[in-house]
Amino acid sequence: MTEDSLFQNPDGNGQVPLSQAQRALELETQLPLTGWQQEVARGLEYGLEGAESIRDRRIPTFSRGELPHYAGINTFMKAPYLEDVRQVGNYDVAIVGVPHDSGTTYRPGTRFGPQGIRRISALYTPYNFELGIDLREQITLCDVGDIFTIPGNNEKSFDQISKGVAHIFDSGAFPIILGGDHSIGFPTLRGVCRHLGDKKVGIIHFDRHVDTQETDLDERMHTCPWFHATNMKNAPAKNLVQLGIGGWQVPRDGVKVCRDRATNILTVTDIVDMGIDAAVEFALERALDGTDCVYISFDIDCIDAGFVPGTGWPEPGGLLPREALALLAKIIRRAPVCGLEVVEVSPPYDVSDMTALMATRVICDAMANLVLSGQLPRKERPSYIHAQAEPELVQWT
Ligand SMILES: [Mn+2]
Repeated sequence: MTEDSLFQNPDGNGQVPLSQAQRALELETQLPLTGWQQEVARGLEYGLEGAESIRDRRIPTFSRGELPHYAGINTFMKAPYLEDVRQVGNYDVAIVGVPHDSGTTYRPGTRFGPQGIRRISALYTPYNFELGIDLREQITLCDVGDIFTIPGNNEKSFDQISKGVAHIFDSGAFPIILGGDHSIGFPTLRGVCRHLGDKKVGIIHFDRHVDTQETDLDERMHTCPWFHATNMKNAPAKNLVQLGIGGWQVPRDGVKVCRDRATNILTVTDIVDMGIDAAVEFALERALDGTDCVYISFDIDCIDAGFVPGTGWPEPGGLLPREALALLAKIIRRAPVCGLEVVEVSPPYDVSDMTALMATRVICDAMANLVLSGQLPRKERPSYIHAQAEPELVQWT
């Protein structure tokens, strides 16, 4: 085990090293069952007690909550659907879909990303064995549904997205955004920045592509979010960290912008050669240099195309899933994270929901590591959230 193992039990005495599995068996005993018992009671009340022949009296007639996994209404992990978004601040985490793919330049279909991710998320339990986390017991999660995007109009959709994300961010709920193509990276961050006041945010961007050109095909497409995001005073380009970049789909216009603005890039080979821990150090040093928080933008195509066929621009030679998940976990453990988006899942190109499942995994691992690092549930409103909104941060015509 390395010294910086993700899974080291902080309470361990270090005398007899336990395997991860041995520790996991012990950690489970420390988790409450309160949330589960409340869910069972609610199910029996709202869903009626089960038929007389059902021996397990926790089973209702109408499926309510987690079980069975194939039944029920598809919110993310069957979290409560929050119809009244004015109440979003009552939850620790808010899932919001951004079904927008008008920014795609090749394969479309990411407008179905939120649906695809929600559907396969029903597979998951809220408990993770090796992390010793049970999200149902440790945080409150809601799904606010989707932003009303305008097909065929990026700019109007961007305005809707910024307004929606700003609302969630200002409420104090931790925003998790289901894309959508990567053009949404600019308006999501713009929504966050509206409530940062004079505070600054570093961007940690997982991707095979740089996404830094000003325009593509004459518009602000999914190849362009970081050009515009780093024009905002709250999101300096020197704090943009780009992990996993490389291959045959990196536009030279974008490379020039990265060079001119001195963004911080690691290729897959860089990460493999230096090792995950050194890559995490690189990312944190730069993203946190003079900033107050970090925003994580996770393009699912940072992972090797063999694992994520359902995406807009698949590129072989990407990160292995366990490398990407380790990078993500170790970054979250040590950085104040203000929001997360997972983009570029395109269910029409997916195979057996594997790309959408990877997105689900990224989100669940992120939530678990926010809990393990004490960031969730929030004890108080983070000091970087500024109540007064700025209506416009950057003009573009
Ligand atoms: Mn990409």
